[in-house]
Amino acid sequence: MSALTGIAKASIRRLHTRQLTSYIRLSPRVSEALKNNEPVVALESTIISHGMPYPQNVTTAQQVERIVSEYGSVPATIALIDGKIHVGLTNDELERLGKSGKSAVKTSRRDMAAVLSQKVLGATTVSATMIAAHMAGIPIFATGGIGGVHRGAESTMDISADLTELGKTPVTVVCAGAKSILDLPKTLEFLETQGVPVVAYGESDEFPAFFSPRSGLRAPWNMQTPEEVARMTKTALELGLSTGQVIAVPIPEAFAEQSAEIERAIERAVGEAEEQGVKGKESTPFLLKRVVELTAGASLTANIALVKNNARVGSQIAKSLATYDA
Ligand code: PSU
Ligand code: MN
Repeated sequence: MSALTGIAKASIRRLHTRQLTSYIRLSPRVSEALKNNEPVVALESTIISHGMPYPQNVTTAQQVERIVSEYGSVPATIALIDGKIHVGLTNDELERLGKSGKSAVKTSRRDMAAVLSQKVLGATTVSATMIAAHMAGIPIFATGGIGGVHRGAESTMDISADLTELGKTPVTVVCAGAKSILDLPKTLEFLETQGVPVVAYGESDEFPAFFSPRSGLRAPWNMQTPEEVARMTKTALELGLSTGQVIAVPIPEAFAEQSAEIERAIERAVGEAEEQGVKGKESTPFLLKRVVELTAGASLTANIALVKNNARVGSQIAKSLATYDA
C-alpha cells in the first residue's frame, strides 16, 4: 500500500458514511481526481462573496483556479448551495456567488448546519472550508489570509473560528499570513496554544502580514520548498496529529510597495469600525471593504496578486504530496 493511501486511511475523513456523502457534491473533475489520487487544492468562497467586490471577485476566482491547474493540481472551490456542500464549482455557481456578494451567508463552522438545513447560499470561510476539504479528503487549501485574534480581543473576545479550526482539523492552509487589521502577536500565540505549526515560506523566517511581507514577528518555522512542506504534511498526517498547519507565503515584492499606504488605511478603518460599533462576523468584511475604498483600489490589486501567488504555492505543495502516492 502506498504511503498516502495509508495516511488517508488513518487521518483523512474520506466520504465513508452514507449520511455524510448525502451532503457532499463533488464536481465530476474533483471526484475523478480524488479517485485517482491526483493532487487537489481546496479554495474558499467567502473571499469571493465578502472579500472582494464584483466583478473582480469572479475573475479572480477563475484565475486562481486556472493557476492551480497550470501548476499541476485540480482546483476545488467550496460553497454551500441548496443544502449541499459543493466541492468544485461550475462557472455559473462562481458567478452566482460573486453576484450575491454579502447576501450570501458568510459561513464558518457554527453556521454550517443552519445554512445547509435552510438551503440558503453559504460562502465558506477558512474554518468551514477546512471542514469540507477534510470531509472530502483534500489535505491542501490555498487562500488569501486567515482570520485571527482581533485587536482589542482582551475585551471583545473576538477571535476567529479559523484559529480553533486549525487546532482540530488536519488541513494545511496556504495563505499570506494574517492582516494587520488583527493583533498579529496574539494570533501567533493563539496558534501556538492550539498546536498549529506556522511556517514562513521562502527566504525569510518572518511571519508575513498579508499586504506586507514583514510583520516584525518571527514564525516558528521556515521552509523554502514545496517538497519540505509536503514532507511535513505527510509526517503530520501519519502521526495522526489532527491539527492543521499554516504555510505563510509573503506577498510578491512587486506588490508590497504600497504596504505603508495600506497600513495607514488599516489604522483608519480599525478606528472607524470602533466608532461605528461594527463587530462580530461583520468586522472583517467591513475592514476589508474600507481598506479598498481608502486606498482607491491599491489594496485590491495587492490582494489579488497574493491570492494568485498562494494558489501557485498550494498547487506545488499538493503536487509534491501526491508523489508519495505514486
Ligand atoms: N481575511 C482576508 N480576506 C478574507 C477573509 C479574511 O484578508 O476574505 C475572510 C476569510 O474567509 C476568513 C474570514 O476565514 O474572513 C474570517 O472572518 P472572521 O474574522 O469573522 O473569523
Ligand atoms: Mn470574529
